[in-house]
Amino acid sequence: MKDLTPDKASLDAIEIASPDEIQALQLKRMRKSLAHAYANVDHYREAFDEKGVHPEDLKSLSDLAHFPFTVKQDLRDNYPFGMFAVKRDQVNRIHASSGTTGQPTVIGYTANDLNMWSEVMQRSLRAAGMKRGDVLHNAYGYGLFTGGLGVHGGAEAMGLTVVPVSGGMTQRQVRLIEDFGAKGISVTPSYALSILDEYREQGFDPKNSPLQVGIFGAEPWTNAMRKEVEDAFDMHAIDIYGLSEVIGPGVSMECVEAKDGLHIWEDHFYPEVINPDTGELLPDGELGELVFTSLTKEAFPIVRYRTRDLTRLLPGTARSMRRMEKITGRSDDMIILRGVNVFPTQIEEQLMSVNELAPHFQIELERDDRLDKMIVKVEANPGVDDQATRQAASTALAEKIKSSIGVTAQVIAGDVGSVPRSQGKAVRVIDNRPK
Ligand code: DLL
Repeated sequence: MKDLTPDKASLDAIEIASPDEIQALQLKRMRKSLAHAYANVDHYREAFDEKGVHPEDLKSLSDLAHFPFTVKQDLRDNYPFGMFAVKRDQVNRIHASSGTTGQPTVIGYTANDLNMWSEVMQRSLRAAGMKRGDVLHNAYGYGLFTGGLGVHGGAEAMGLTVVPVSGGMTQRQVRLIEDFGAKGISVTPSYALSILDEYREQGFDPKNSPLQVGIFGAEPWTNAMRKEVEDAFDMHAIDIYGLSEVIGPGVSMECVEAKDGLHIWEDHFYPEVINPDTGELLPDGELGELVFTSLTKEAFPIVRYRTRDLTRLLPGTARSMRRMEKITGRSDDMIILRGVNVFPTQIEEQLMSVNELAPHFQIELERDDRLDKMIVKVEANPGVDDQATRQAASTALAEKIKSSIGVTAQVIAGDVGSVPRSQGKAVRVIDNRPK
């Protein structure tokens, strides 16, 4: 793998500022942002009044803990534009969640918001080792999903050659990476695996591909998966995080030279970690639910938004801003199986350690005789055809799951292609248990 460490001179001054400078800027911006939300969004005014707090009560950053949380339902209740803090005609772009599980949530951006997004995306791409003139193959979905256009905006503004390929048509993805000489690929890790399979299918050695770095996010993935993809493509794999409610991709990013968690661009997005059951603020270093307050957003300021993502806050390293640990999972994705909490990433980690099995998986939950059952569907690697070897690999995985996680799973190793492939965010869990 090539050393892609960016020049210090190319970083924004704030990326290497002292924690004191960062906090002073945060406090100034937070006061302004809370006042903006209070003055212009009925929901925030009512929620603050109900809690008996006013933006002027914020004397220090820790006072934020007195302000109310915002949850996804608040956004749904104010569908479509009720959470906007500017007039509709000042909104330059709209994104929305798919709304497969209910009312979609709608996010708006002013021209300044789009510039800020581009700025944090440029930082993120630089942290991945991308430089002006490099080719970026952007396989995140374009459209209402923030992945495609979000990465695109920053990439174009910093002078990359962007290939706006979006997800799907996997055969063509391989061809374009090869023909256009992509140095970077931005893609969900699960779709990166589909592209990897396609390389092999077409008889190309992925190690010889022009790719030097993968910018992977939009879903949880493990360090075991990182190693698998880095070895296969001989490229770096870096984690990028974000959510539409806060802005989209580029809220936090790992640095290619450190790969030790994601630096949160804290001059725009203020993080807190709370106990998800009690809402109590936790000190840095403790695992809990990540909460964000935007500091500079105009169209859609967000106050103490509960992400449901589980992580911990860590001090800065390659950059001054704090890091968040790689996300273990979302509280929504947590499976409770006979009283034991299981995250799909824990299954992924074990799966990666069984050589005969491919990295694709899906978990099915069933209920038999009032007892919950977990079935892990995986695939044998190409060439692993005999039943005895497959059976032994399945047993090995079931044993690893039992000893590391403490749950009993039935593992079924099917043929290549038997686990549905993702073209964006992978669906890891199918819950067939009666409600
Ligand atoms: O997934 C934005 C994004 C696009 C991020 C492209 C990175 C790359 P949403 O569709 O609103 O936005 O989904 C946000 O996805 O709350 C997490 O649960 C999950 N997620 C995003 N990035 C990561 C990551 C985009 N790096 C939700 N690791 C978040 C783990 C992630 N989970």
